[in-house]
Amino acid sequence: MQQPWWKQSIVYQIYPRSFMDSNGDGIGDLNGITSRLDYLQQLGIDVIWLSPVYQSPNADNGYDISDYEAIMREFGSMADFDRLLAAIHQRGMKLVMDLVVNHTSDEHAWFIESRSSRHHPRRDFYIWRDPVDGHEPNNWGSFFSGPAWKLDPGSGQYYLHLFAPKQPDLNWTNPQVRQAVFDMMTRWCDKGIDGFRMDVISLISKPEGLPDAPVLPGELYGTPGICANGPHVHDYLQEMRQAVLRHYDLMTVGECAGVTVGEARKYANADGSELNMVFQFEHMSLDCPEGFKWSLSPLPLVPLKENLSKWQLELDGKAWNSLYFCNHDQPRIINRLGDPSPQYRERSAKCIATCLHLMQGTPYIYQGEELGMTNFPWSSVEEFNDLESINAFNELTQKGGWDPAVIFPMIAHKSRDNARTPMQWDATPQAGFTTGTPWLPVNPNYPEINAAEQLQRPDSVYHYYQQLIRLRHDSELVKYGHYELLLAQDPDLFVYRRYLETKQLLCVCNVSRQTRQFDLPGAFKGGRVLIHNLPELAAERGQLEPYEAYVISRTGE
Ligand code: ISL
Ligand code: CA
Repeated sequence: MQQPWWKQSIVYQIYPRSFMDSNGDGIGDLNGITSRLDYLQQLGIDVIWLSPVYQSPNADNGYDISDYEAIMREFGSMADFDRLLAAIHQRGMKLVMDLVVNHTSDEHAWFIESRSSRHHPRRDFYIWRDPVDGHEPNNWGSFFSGPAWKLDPGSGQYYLHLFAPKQPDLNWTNPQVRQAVFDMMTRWCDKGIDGFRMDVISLISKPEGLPDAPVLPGELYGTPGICANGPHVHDYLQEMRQAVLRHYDLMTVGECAGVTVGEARKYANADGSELNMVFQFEHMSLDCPEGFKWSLSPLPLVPLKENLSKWQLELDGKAWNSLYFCNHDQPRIINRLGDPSPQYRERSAKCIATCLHLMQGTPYIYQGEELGMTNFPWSSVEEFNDLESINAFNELTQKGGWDPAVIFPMIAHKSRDNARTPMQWDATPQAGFTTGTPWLPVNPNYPEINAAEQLQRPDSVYHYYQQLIRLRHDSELVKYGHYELLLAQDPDLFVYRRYLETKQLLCVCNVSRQTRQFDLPGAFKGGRVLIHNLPELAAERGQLEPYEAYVISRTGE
């Protein structure tokens, strides 16, 4: 059976602000991206996902859009965009755009009109409510600290914002809102883009009556997570499929905070009625005990294996997985699951990549992940740009009773800014990202960790990713094979089998600093080693070095 291209693709996420600055203003831009396409082509990826490049006042770095049909001034022009799209297509790659339609910026024309009067025809484009007893209409908190409601003095009503006050939520119950979004999407599709990554699409349908939400431990407000997988979200996505998606050959991935496997089977149903796949969050929450994001606990391997295995098994044949450890909202994975010390940084980066890239699903690589980039050594809250980090620090120290000296390192460890420091291209000043002053500081480790160095060294993390990508492209087994976890309770080893008809492979990863004994199962003795992150060591020697990883295949009769 002919499989869709998005099941055979590896996606590379670009955070445009931090990828490549072409004009020395310290901000990455579209022409910068165009100038680096050869690098991506050489890596072997198929699809580029661009974080938002639309007009935005940048309260949340482009996730607050004031005009869906214009390019952010700092990033360039629509002509620059058209050139970028053409250059991507010329190289046989595809472009997926970020679609942020749970909310707009408060500077979007729709919101300006909506706010202008209770009687404006666009009033109902957003979610307005009267005060209750002089307070917010319910107890919901924002994902970015504080209440999820803001009083508009002009009309005496509150509007809902699940994120920052500058990100008012659209009212998806209004058919005119849906039509306006679908029309906008259609115009982008007609331009020739290849898909959408849909920002917090699981939140667009709010619970009936907007009831109070449970207050999680350590929180001050009701959880906005109550909006996940709301009553009409699947109706809206099916409507979107009919109105827009089905008319084009697209890839769609829904960012689905709060999604369960059961819900994912609806969002990403193999019948094609909604989206192609979702980003789930469960595996990225395992180092957030009781939902407390800022915890310093490491990602625990046994629950991580259990979780990823559940998704592998329960979506197989019914939906389709996305595979990711890194994006612009997540600190660098080496600092969560690997070892950033010089001794094990590269080896653990390759080991973690092996765990992920041998699973069933579409893998996502976030810029710099292919170099083994690490968290930034933050020393004060003034260095942060991200509003989530800054607001959390202020709220937790001012209202939450935290000692700044205790909470700062926790926020520094999990801050989204860790992923947003500039891409490290070479060992020249500012890592070759800009000739000016970068909007966020470059990680001081750029003389050791940078693309130029890795491109000329055959055993670099970059070349290992290149090999993993090639392995998937060349193998039906890697792309479509079924999955079985072995040694589920082992605290150090991540070992799984993939099988398809008579073919099978074993992925063996020692995700620890321990040297471990490991006997290769008999069926794989004499098998072919497809990839290995250590040179010249026999897979069959009964032992695994710290962070050693390999994949071995076998074809049965
Ligand atoms: O990182 C988070 C805070 O802990 C998440 O809650 C994050 O806000 C959530 O994953 C939604 O993310 C998306 O929508 C946000 C935007 O800030 C993120 O960058 C985006 O990926 C609002 O548009
Ligand atoms: Ca620039």
